[in-house]
Amino acid sequence: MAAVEVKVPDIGDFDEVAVIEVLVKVGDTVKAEQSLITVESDKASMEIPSSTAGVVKELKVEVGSKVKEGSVVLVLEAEGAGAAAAPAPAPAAAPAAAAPVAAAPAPAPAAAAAASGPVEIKVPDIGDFKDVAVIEVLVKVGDSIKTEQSLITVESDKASMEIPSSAAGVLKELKVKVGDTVNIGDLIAVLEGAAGAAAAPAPAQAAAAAPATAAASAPAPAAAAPAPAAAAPAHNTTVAPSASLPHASPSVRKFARELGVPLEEVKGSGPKGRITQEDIQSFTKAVMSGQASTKASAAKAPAGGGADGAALGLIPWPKVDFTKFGTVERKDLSRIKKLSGANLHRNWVMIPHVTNNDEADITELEAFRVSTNKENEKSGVKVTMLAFVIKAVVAALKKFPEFNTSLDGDQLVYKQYYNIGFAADTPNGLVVPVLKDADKKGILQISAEMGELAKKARDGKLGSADMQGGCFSISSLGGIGGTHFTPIINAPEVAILGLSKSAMKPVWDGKQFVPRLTLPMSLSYDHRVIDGALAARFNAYLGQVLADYRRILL
Ligand code: CAO
Repeated sequence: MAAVEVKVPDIGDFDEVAVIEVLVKVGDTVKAEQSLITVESDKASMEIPSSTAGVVKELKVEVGSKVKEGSVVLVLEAEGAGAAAAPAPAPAAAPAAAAPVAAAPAPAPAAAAAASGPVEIKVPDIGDFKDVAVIEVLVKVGDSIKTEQSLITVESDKASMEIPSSAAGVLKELKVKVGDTVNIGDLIAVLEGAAGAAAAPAPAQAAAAAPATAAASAPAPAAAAPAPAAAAPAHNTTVAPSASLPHASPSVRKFARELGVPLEEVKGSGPKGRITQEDIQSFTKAVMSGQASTKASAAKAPAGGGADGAALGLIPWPKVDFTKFGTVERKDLSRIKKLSGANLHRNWVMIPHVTNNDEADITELEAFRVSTNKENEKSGVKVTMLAFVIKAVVAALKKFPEFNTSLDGDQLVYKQYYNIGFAADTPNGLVVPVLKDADKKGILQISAEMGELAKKARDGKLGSADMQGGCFSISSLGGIGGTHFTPIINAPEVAILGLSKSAMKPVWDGKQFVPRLTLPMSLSYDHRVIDGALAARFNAYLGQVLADYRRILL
């Protein structure tokens, strides 16, 4: 076992850089190439990897330390005598070297002659980086670019850096986009050189490209390892970090990207506001628990304050490959389903719903309905319980006008008309035609109109006017089944009545149980407008009217 000092390799023109992260601790077993510390200058951040494998015996730096080429980072007990004994004879020979960032402040093409015509801007020598990912494009076609202005940000697993323009001019063509990978010499953009401006002469590019080739052809110690910055110092092109980019090390950036965390929205708790891994974790937790949301998700929220899962701080919808478990078939949602789904979702999310469940004794009313239908057999109009309920609801709305309102900011709009919507089941999905002026119509007329509207709904022929102007809605599942359910309020209405299947029930009349036909009623109401007691009164009154329809006359 040999003690090996791991030193800061050639990191280009950086004089002294601050250690912003120490990624290992005494006792850790590190592999060759494993990142040991992260350093950061005002130009870039980079990780310094170990030149050899071994066990950390002593740390020579801490967060805040200043290091430069040759500074000892730590002492390792190297693995196996003679193994990878890279005793740092010279940083340049410590090939596992960092992600050095070419950082020589450009000698600048200030003296460049006026140029017009296209100028190609290429990726300068960025050391031995290969296939670095473009993570940001900072300019767009038509922009006036100054010399040294950052064009793109690239990132390897070890460092992030911006590639500035070596010339001034108007951006004619962008040759890269986010997600592309670039290498030394790749064309980034074409500028139309600004006459009289500091247009970088083409030779500058050639000069930048030349060492790149040299560096590339130099015996690279390890293909995956970023080269020592040997190639960096002499370039004409500065690789600078972005002022706009949040302050974070490449590994933290990578971590954030993996989690889909927008770094610019994370508050850094490290020195100079640097974002740490813990900051990313806290941000993620806050979003997931609903205490925070990202700007993107907030922007995606529909107008009016509705929200998708992300805006609500919810974790994303589960993505499941169902085919793993069996055969599946995919079908597009119908147009109605998409529309009604969006409305139902908004209403469910935005309205604080409470549902009051009650029952109405409709024994006498049902008998009356049956006899009415018998009497009117020839008319072709069938009276269902729903028609009676619509008329009873009108009476309840008159008695409790809060139910015939809509919220408009801090005001309640009281309606003086009585248009009742009823949910109709159609092959394509749910629609809610509106029966207008129900207060002015008798049961037979209501039944006839309901029949027409329901037919139009089933035939997909409802016009928008047929579905507008509702005051209150009824969703009747009585013909199907169920005992109670929670109907979703049809905004901007403030309440909805759900009817379930009526059934004969034994009811105590004070002396004995008697069979009574009982209609379950579920009244969902907007608790911002209606309180529970009022809702219970409304439902109870409705029950009384249905139990004895003569009350409507009172
Ligand atoms: N209890 C017991 N039976 C009932 C009943 C109730 N509450 N309401 C209706 N029925 C009976 C009717 O009397 C009729 O019986 P007959 O065939 O023996 O005469 C049968 O159920 C069918 O009634 P209907 O559905 O034709 O008539 P309706 O007036 O009750 O309803 C309409 C009309 C358009 C509302 C209805 O056809 C419909 O589409 N309902 C579904 C609504 C819906 O999907 N709501 C859910 C919305 S939320 O997803």
